[in-house]
Amino acid sequence: RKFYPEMLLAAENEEKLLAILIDPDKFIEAEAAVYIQKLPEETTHIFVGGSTVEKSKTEKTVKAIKAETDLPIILFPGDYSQITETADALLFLSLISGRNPEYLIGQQVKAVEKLKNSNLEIIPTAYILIDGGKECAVQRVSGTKPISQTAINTIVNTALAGQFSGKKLIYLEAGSGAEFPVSKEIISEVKKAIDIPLIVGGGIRGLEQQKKAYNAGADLVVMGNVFEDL
Ligand code: 1GP
Repeated sequence: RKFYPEMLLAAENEEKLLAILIDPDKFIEAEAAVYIQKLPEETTHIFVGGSTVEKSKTEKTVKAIKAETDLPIILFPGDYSQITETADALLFLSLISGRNPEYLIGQQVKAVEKLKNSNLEIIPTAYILIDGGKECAVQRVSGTKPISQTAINTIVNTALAGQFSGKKLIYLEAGSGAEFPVSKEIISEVKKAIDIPLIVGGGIRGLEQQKKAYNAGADLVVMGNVFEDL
């Protein structure tokens, strides 16, 4: 079962996908079953990752989730140390809104030893950080600035630069726990410009915001914080 072809097909058919993000740092393996039972019925994917995760915690988290669900588990790593073979796929992220070479290509090169002989499905992903109203972990860890929500043209051009570089997915990120999510104007302008599927996350807290993102053109919405205290 491959995540990307499925996602392409879903995007073509205008199906909406929902990923729940689990931060291994905050996850208690013994509660995996209860957590999985409480997920919204429309959940299609589980993303696993965080900005800073203790070594081997990601693997433990993935194993615990896998024991409870058949949903595909996609790694969304803050750094290469979080890559584990136990997941199904990997968002191979490049933080293209920033200008820190470590997050544009440094981490990617470091990841290769782990990926050379791996069965993980590797999905080249353009990761674009957008101002969500407060400093987020991605900004802090990567030492890069988010793009202002008013700079729509820059955001669209950044997304297109990602597509032209061969990325398979565009991920618009307002940062975990953002005060406000990526605006519907930005989502719809980016969606109009690109031909590849669009992921939107950060600060999306309820059905209303989720629907707004879908209606604007998001193919997959990521929600993390709202489910952390389930
Ligand atoms: C963060 O896009 C995700 O990387 C989800 O953000 O935790 O605010 O839902 P939230």
